[in-house]
Amino acid sequence: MQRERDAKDRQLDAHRVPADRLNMTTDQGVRVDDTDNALRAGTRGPTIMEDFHFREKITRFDHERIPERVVHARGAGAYGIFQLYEPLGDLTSAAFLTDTSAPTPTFVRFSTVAGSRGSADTVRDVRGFATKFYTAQGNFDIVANNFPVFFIQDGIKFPDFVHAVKPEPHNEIPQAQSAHDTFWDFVQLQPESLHMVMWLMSDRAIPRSFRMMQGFGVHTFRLVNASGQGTFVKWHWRPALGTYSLEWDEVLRIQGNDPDYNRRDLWEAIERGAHPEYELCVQLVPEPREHDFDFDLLDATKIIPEELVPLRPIGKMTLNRNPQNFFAETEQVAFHTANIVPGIDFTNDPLLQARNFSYLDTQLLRLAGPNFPQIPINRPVNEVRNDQRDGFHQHLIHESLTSYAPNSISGGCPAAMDGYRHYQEKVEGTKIRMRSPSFEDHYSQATLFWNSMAEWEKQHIVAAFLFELGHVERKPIKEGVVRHLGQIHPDLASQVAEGLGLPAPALAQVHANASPALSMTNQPRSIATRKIAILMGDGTDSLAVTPLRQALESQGAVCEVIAPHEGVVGDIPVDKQLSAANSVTYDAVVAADGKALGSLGRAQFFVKEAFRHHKPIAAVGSGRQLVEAAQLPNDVGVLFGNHIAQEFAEAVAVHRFWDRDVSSVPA
Ligand code: HDD
Repeated sequence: MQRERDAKDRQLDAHRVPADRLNMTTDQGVRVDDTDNALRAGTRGPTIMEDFHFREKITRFDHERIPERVVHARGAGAYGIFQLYEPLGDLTSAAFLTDTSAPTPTFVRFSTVAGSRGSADTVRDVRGFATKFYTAQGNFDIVANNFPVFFIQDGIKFPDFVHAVKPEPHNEIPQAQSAHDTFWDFVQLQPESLHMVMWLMSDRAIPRSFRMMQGFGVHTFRLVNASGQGTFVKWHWRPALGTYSLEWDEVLRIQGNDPDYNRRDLWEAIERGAHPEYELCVQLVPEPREHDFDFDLLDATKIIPEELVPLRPIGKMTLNRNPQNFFAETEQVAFHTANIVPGIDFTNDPLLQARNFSYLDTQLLRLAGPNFPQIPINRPVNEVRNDQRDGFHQHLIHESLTSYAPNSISGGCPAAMDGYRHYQEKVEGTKIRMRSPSFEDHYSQATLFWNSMAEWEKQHIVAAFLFELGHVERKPIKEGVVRHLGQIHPDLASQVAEGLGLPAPALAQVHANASPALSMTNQPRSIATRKIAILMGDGTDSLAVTPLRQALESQGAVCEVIAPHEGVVGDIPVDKQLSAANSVTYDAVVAADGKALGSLGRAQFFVKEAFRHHKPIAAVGSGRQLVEAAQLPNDVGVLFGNHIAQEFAEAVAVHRFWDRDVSSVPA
């Protein structure tokens, strides 16, 4: 089906270079006749400086890299469209939030935070979820993460935090990991980070897919309507496929098997036409209710529990197009929290205020100068007109004879009028370096998070603390962290202390409130886009496996046939040979052969490893022999028989059988 082209897509046409231009030229357009041999004096003689093609080619190569982002260096992008459900004119004057007649083009970049550009996707980390809306009134960015809170309350602490989580300064170890002394030293000394650390130790930090994670604008922003009335707003992205995560042992193995796991998953889904969808929701707080909560709306280490202020869905974003060139689009895209449009405004959240400075500043370095908004991916779809000129890489030829205002020579153009108006917030105060007492409580919401977790989520959090602190060398740092855990919850603190061989810390009286929306149980269930490995061999009974496969694929699952060799088994084409495949890159396994595979250690391990990671397993035909050979300690989430299609589909939709006991399976 032909996709309708949006305004941004059409705008990019002017910058696209088709792949079919055959004649090679220099950057000056001169045809090149040989790009394999540098010009030299005699066939064995020295290279000659005069070879301008050689010099240009090498010089351009030498300059191919730009600084990677200081945080969020590794990312993957996609284009999409945002469709508003209903006009929100009572809340905001933003055109893209009041006009439902046409969707707004978007570009999204997902990222990890701590690792460098070449690090693995599946590390324990926050994920970035930055969206640029190319609206008719200019670019609007929601520069979000997949956690709703942040490590610090004041942006002046950002360099400290980032220096602590990045590899240690003396040996640049470890890469893309928080499991080291400097990070945990920061945490124990800066307890405002604890709520976010609870999220980081949870499975939210190892998402199954960028398509299966939430996004949060974190800060409280403001919507402003045409009469100048403001309403506080928090932005939430909610994935249509639900929020799902991987398992820690699994991610360690994926890092080796497929370091591009999340990036590949996004790319392949879009290529297949399984377009990821996210609902944009808002939490709205009328201004008079600003002080109704027992936390401060300006404190970015706090959520507004959904039970207090429910989410209101306002529109849907569909990611429908992969970029054509990673560098030009995904690497050069520049997001900024201060890219806002009329009808949207900031609050005094000190973290947001700092971000509003930092993003423009970082782009000036990263993209070499003030003309980076002219890079195609960053251009708004409406016209840009001002008196800003010159600087590196100016691409436009301004014909105007003036670049100042006011002027009479150009008839006073361009003129500032009918533009963005800042919300008229009353501000008064004494200049002071101090946080409000309303920012002081660092524990209550960390406790709320713990209380809201299902039993399996709690176990994973404890295991994560033990892994992380198990990599910390300095005992006083571990003790410091455990002391804080004693303020969050006695169960958490005592289990972590015991695992670390430390005495239980002083335990605080904690509240028992919970917010069920924080748990990842009760997600929308679907098998759409789930990857299922079908293990086949020359003993496969295609009559047994084909109906199962058809049933799974008809519900949107992606099946791959894995066999000891490439080619075909029977008449079924093989997607991957066993030695190139690994269970950790699949959501579920179907054993469809036992005659050829039953005695193969690698096939047994495939099944056993999937079992270890709590994945659904089906055995059809002689596949029973393979599953039996794998010697699984129990059959929770393991289905046998030739008529199990629906039952198995439901098992895949469950995602993981967390109640399966895998403690005796060698990891
Ligand atoms: Fe940030 C990048 C999200 C706090 C300074 N940030 C960056 C990206 C995301 C976020 C998603 C990647 C954008 C892309 O894909 O290009 N950052 C957040 C969130 C925060 C946050 C949700 C807290 C609520 N950030 C934060 C603070 C500061 C920065 C407090 C500085 C005071 N962030 C940056 C940066 C980056 C960045 C250094 C690096 C590359 C870039 O901006 O373009 O300016």
